[in-house]
Amino acid sequence: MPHSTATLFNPVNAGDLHLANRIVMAPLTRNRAPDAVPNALMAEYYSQRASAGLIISEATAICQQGQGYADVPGLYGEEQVEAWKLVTKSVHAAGGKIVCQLWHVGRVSHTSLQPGNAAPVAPSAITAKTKTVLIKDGVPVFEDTSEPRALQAYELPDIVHTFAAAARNAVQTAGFDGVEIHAANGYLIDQFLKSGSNQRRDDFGGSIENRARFLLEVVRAVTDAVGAGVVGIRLSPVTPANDAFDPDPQPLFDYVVRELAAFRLAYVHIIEGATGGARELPDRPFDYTGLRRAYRAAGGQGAWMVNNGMDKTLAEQAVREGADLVAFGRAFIANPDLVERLRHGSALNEGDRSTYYGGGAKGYTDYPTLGKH
Ligand code: 8OZ
Repeated sequence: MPHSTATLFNPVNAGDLHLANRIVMAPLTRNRAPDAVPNALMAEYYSQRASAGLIISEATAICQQGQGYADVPGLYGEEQVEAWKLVTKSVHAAGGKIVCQLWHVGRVSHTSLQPGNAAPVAPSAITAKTKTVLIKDGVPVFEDTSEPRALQAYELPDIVHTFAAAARNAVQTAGFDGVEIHAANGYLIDQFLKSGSNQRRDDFGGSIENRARFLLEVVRAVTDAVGAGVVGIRLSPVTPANDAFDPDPQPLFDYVVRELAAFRLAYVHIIEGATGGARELPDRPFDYTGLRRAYRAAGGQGAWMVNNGMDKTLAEQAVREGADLVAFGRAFIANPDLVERLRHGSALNEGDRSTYYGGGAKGYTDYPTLGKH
């Protein structure tokens, strides 16, 4: 592939998505959707960032059972789907593109967020050693996740269909340009992939093929629903986020991307290292170049998107070395005009961590653009 002359600022195609540049706004959970319904403030936030080649929405629950945190949005009720139109219209009016990240948290939830206060669901009844964020008396509080119950095999097709229904809601009704399947960060699909959270003895556990089966069924259903050319997927081979662990991730993820090659997806999005943390983990080595080569060797033609702790130097290096797209997370929180700042080599605003999760406009829509300090 002729990557050597590409820069971050060249247009690029990702499947059927025609992007103005290679700089992507990564999905960022911001907990500003009370009752799981998007709103005008979110529309303003996203449209401020529309100069990204592509915006990936914050993780969005495909059903109430798929929800694990206070005030994150959904895409299953009519009110939610209608409200997302505010966001997609304002991003499009500002010249941007936006896909919706489809999310089922699996065991990373709390009974108080689940339908009927039931136990969260998971491949196996193993509690994640992680916290979720609830809001009590208007204040975010971290709470241990609840013990999950193991899904019965007969329940899985329903969840697969729910992913597809949410994809249809996103593309056919809410006006998104596509969807990203959230298969990363220790949520439901990743829980099936990794043996630390999957001890099933049926067709969905045990061998690599079996642990990847749920992911591939979701990909099949979502691509059938909206067309593979507008579907991406996010993977995190070694992240410890949300207690995710697999003792042998390389053959697992090499298999997954080889299987994905046949689907003609828009893109494959890889979190390198620990989500929001170190890019290299001494106790969890992983060959990302080998992963990309496995995908290409199997005929995969989707755009290859890399993410985690990127700056301009790292991003340019990634593109030189064969990445097609580079996703920036925290840098986009604090820099709505990140593309322009990278283009000019300008300094970046620092993000305020205390306003990352929950709250209102402060630390959300009030970061200054260049020339407006
Ligand atoms: C931070 C806080 C809550 C959720 C992820 C959706 O890690 C998330 C998330 C991040 O993918």
